[in-house]
Amino acid sequence: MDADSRLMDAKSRARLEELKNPHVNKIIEHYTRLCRPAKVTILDDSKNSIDYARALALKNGEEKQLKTKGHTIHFDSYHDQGRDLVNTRVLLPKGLKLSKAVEVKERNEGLKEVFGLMEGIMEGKEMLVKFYCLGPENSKFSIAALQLTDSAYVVHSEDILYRQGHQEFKRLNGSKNFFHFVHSAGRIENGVCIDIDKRRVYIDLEEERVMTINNQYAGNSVGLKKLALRLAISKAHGEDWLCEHMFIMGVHPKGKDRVTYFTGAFPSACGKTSTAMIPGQTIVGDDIAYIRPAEDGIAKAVNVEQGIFGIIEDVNPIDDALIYKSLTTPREMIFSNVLTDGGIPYWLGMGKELPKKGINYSGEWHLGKKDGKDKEILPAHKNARYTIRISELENADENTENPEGVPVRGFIYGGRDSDTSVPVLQSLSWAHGVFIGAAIESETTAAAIGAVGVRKHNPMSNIEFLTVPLSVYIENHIRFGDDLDKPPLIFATNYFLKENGKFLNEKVDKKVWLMWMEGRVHGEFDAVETPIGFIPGYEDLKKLFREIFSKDYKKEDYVRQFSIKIKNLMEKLDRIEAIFRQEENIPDMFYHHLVQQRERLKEALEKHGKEVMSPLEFG
Ligand code: SPV
Ligand code: MN
Repeated sequence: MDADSRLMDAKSRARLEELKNPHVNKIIEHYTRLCRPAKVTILDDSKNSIDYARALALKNGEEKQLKTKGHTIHFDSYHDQGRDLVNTRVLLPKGLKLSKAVEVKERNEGLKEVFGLMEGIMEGKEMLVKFYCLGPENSKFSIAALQLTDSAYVVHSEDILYRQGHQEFKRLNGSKNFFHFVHSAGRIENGVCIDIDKRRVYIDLEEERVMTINNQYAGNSVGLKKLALRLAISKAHGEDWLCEHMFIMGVHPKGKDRVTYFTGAFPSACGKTSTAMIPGQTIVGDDIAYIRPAEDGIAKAVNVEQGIFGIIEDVNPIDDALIYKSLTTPREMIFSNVLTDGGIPYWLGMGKELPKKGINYSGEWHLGKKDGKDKEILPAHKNARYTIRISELENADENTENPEGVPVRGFIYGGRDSDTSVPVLQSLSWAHGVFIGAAIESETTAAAIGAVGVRKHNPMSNIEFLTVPLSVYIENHIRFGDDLDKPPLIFATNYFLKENGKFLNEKVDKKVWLMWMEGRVHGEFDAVETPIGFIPGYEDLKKLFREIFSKDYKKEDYVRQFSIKIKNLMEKLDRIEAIFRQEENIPDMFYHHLVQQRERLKEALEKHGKEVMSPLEFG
């Protein structure tokens, strides 16, 4: 018997033997030797295994029970409240390059460093081994994934967020065709990890594995989320499909007997989940999609996940009725980094007064409490989240588990800008749409560690995760659509337009934009051609606002919201061009669209002499 099997009980050994996979055995052996856990537990897809991880998270203090049945709370360390952009590195052999925006590290050096830090990191702890499937089971879209971790919270989260995969591993027939993730929270005190300075997230494309240590925040620790996204992007681009940071939703226009599927990419905290959860529509997934060309010349997509790790801030009965209801009724779910008082969770913007004391991500909290830098600690973190299964939601789409995926008729790219883009527009063509997606800008939010409110360029909202050069990513996008008979229409949204510091739109207005996009797919609305793309006509929006909200949409509101801000748009083009000129081998097609867009804006400026043009002038 070898070292690691002595650390397992008979049940664990049997679960492993069933797979007959020497690669899995080798991986477990390697990391058991390196991390030296006191015990190794192999879990399968059974309810027993799922209950085991949940109970262990409660027993070891990573989670606490809340009052409502099935609800638990987990805290991350005070300094582990978002994705770590600095210590997350793609390991690359010398000489290979990625986009400038992605942190890389020479592979051998990175492996040596992280393996050094992993030595004995699980001493005295239990290593859990769990099998998952990224995408629906038994589907050509899907990828098997193996998780090793000493955090029961990570496994509990993954049991909610991903499909079980022990069966899927059996179907591998001993092959090496799977991703693997090794995580350790490192030393823990009061349920949170303490060696944050030694936090590392190293992505090894060559072995399709990620080693992530000294963290718990799910964006850093949960292998199957943003770590698998990085591995899958590299895989997809070698195989002519797309792996996107996108939701998938079914749009159901009232009175019409049809569903139209859309995917949408929005940088964190730009309205992605709340778009996918618009009342009256159905949700397939809210974060990551695998998209493939299908036989009939259209694109099809599956949700990589089966759950939602959503931002809880501003979820309230008015703006996000569906989610609010789900978060306040009994079901299995995990709250993270909210405030609790007497076993009840509270968060920012929930539409209720918050208690003046309680327990939050800083420990015992009271109003006015400050941190070591004299900064006032908010009652709940701005990136506080909830973890829930989509099947628990009343708006779950009927095709969530369809191994064939759903047909995608529209891509939506959403940014966050207060003074440049219109609320909704349609691209002039597929390639123009790729240009628009590649030019997304967004003011930064709390989902990643760093300054908040800085305008950042985030192509397809995927920049952090690009494990292929930006040029390859854009080129493959252009080709993907060109090869389809009926590529999805491409739209761009901006819910955050402001005038004199005030938002120009209500949060719920996004439903109108969505219905306009859906109608466009079916050729039901005309559009106004402007230098930046097609925008809705006033009469169509007026009709939609009346139908959906019984609201009178005023012409002056339309004019303010859909004005073409030529000067700001030209400045944006300059910013985008400056960024892309620093990248190598960007396809000519991209610059063609950039130059054309600038020419069209210039022409309009010369013709009308106005830096802000009313949309009515294009009608
Ligand atoms: C996001 O911020 O895009 C998320 C949450 O989906 S995280 O797991 O942090 O990536
Ligand atoms: Mn995301």
